[in-house]
Amino acid sequence: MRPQGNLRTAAEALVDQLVVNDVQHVFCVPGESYLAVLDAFHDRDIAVTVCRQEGGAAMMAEAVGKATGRPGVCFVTRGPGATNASPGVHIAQQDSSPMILFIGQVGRDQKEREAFQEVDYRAMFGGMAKWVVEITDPARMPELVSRAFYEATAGRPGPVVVALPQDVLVERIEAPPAPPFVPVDIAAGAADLARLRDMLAGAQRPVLLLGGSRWTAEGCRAIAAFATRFDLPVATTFRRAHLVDALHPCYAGDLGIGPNPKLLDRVKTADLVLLVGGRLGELPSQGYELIDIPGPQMTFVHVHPGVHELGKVYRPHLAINATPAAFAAAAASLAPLERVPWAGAAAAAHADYLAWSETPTAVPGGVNLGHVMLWLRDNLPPDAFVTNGAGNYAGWIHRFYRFRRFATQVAPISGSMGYAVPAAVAMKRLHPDRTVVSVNGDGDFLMNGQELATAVQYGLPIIVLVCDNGLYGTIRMHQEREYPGRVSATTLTNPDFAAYARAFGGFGATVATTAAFAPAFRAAQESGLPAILHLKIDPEAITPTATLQGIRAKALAAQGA
Ligand SMILES: Cc1ncc(C[n+]2csc(CCOP(=O)(O)OP(=O)(O)O)c2C)c(N)n1
Ligand SMILES: [Mg+2]
Repeated sequence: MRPQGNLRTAAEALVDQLVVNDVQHVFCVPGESYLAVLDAFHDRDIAVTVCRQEGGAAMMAEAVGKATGRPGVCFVTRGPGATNASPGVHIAQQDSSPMILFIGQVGRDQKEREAFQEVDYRAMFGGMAKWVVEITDPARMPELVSRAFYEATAGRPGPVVVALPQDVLVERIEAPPAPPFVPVDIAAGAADLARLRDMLAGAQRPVLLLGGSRWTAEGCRAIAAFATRFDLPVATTFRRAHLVDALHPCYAGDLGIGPNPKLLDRVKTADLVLLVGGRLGELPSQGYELIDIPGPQMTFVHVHPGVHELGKVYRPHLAINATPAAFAAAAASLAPLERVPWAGAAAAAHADYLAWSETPTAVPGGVNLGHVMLWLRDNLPPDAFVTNGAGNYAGWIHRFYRFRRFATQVAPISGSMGYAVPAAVAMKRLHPDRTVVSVNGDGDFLMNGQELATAVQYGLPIIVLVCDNGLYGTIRMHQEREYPGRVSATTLTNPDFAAYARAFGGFGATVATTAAFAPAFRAAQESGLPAILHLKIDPEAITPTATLQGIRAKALAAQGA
């Protein structure tokens, strides 16, 4: 836009505020409702990633929030752009990821007529977003955009939605930028830490559980040092495995779907559970069965950055309102106990974890995903990102892949399908020099697989695995358990995914045997292109330890009994 005096448009002020807040990437699908913002991007130092569908764009922004702890930023148009973006907002909510979704809005002079694509965003996102605001005074653009950063990161992070009436964006304003935002850390008090140490001194079988967001690489190192000093077995909650190096001598494994029974037993029989960062939702709590609600059967210490999470489901014996990274730093400097009755427990738990994740189970079919995960864990650099969406195929990642570095697991705690490709695009855009592997189901992949075009457009050589079993496998598994033999709406007829990749200008290969995986992966890497490896998975290989036929037979037998 041509300058008029020294005044900036509100759209320029918005983008300037992003720059002030050190936003380096935005993800968008354009719309005529926010042309003035697109124009402001034109001559500012922000990398814009234009996507193929707002669901992908919003997931990319959420993935940035998840991996960096700073708000991921997404721009979409009004109405259909906003409805398409909603999955990203839901993931940001459930995964506690900071994210800001900017949405074009009809002009103020048209509001309340159900004008073209008009939506009431407060009503639409009210139950999902931490804060929804429509900026109706152009002069307040810097103030309210700045507040969006604080809201998205405060306490328990989450999504913020900012609606931008079209006519507001083009008005010129005098207001200067707001100062840069600084995320607010919450430290644990000395008295709480002393009480925690006393509680540990009285425990016989304590367990440390890690989850949630607001971690940092340093915080993860500190909590690992704390675990070492107190000899604590440490498990991670659903899809937060990257919070501990899997080879750390205290690591006890992943407490998510299908966990190691020995780990489950360890948590069930613990007399003290110290949960840092997570909420212990439905999946890690094994359907809310693991720990009694509202009064936990064991001593329960809950550390969480969101004060509203403390006592919400479980009434803790000690509640500590702190950001995990800040808590970890303080915990790492706690004086060790003179004697730990559970000495050796961490080593035993780690040995159980190694045994559980060491050897792939035998499964029907030519490609065993267990061996694929072993190959990846032995051959990917420790800082490689592994992304996934939702589906039974992810069970092999959880069990057999070993995350070694903070924020390398980029996966939806919310269980949203269609996440793995957008998340991979976002990680590769942020870190072009790091390996990014995107693991998908066949159902999963085609929800946002078209973002492969975005990878091609920006020259992002992500490697996409499509685990093709011709099924919405997770649902078929549940179907066979509940309604054995009555297959309904869970089978899929798939395209040739390797040809799909080539049609986009990428590299594609079909992998029909475990042995063919490694050379195909290397060829994908050597191509330098975004790549798809189409893995032919036997539909019977529904989990590492169960077949569909087995599940059906068991359910039929139970019905007959
Ligand atoms: C967006 C979305 N829609 C539907 C579901 C329900 N759902 C969970 S897993 C699943 C099937 C996944 O199929 P696929 O990606 O092929 O993986 P598989 O289970 O076969 O390994 C479905 C439909 C979901 N979690 N997310
Ligand atoms: Mg499938």
